[in-house]
Amino acid sequence: MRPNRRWWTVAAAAVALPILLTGCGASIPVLQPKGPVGHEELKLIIFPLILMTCVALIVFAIFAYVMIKYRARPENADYVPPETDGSSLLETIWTVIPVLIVVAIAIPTVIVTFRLQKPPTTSTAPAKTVSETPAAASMAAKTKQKPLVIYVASAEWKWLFSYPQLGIETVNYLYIPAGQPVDFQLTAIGPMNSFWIPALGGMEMDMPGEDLGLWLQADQPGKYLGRSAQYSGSGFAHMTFNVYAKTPAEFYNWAANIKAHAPQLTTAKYESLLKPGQVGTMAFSGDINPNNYNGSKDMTGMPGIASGMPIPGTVSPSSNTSSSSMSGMSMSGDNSSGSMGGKNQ
Ligand SMILES: [Cu+2]
Repeated sequence: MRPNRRWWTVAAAAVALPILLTGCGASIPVLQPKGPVGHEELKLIIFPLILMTCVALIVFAIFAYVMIKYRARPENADYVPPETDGSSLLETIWTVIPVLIVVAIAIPTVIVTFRLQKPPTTSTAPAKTVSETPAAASMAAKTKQKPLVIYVASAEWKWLFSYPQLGIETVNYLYIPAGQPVDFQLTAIGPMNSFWIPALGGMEMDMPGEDLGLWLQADQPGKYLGRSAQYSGSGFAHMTFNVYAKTPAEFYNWAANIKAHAPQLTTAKYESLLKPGQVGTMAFSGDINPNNYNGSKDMTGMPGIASGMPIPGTVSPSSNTSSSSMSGMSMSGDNSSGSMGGKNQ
């Protein structure tokens, strides 16, 4: 290959690469966050990326300069370096610079991490498209001044969600009000998993016996994918769920409808949900919060924690009063598929 032809190929590749790679961002929800938490975290991805790009460019520029300037030539064929012991000044420089870079990345990371322990303050109330029914309005009043709390529990291999303030539960799908911070309280029954809605923000572990919190908020109505980000066994790949962000009115209408029409979660149904296996989406009404959630961190009423929602053997009698004929009925917009228990191939 003649030299000018080779340069032309390199130049063509250099131009084509950025153009071809522009398509990559389109399908990565983390890079197109739909809520304030995701936006904050995106900054923590972009900042080190820019910093590291600068470092890499400087290092490669110096590398190229040294390689060309000190290359072997006939004039310096018998060159012997005068000193080979090293330079204290240079050693100090390239030890201190990485320390400064780590500090520069750590400071914003720590600041944002602590800020995300609190609910997002930016609120973008989406436009009203429907009006609340009276039942929905009374439900909305319960969470008006407080954040919406959702208990999240992973069980092999499904996601159990509970809305303690509203007295409803869902399995493998979520509705949230757009423009309102949601306080997710996470635990696990069985193996550890990781609760992750990439479009809204970073993941958080959910572990048995632990009660970890994650604030998330959707700015606009939409449908987002949620999943487990932590391998937990053969059904792990199917531990995905849809998150439907709705306008507050639509959300409370939905919640009131579930409360009014979904079957109650019986002890038997709840215990069958804890068995390994995959299920479709489900919704339940009722109050499986026997200890009466009081908003405190140590009394979240979560499944898997003895003080809270029923775990097998500790189900309170009050949650055991529904008609068994209705249990298991699916009340969600999704297609209910899959079977309970035993299906763990
Ligand atoms: Cu992690």
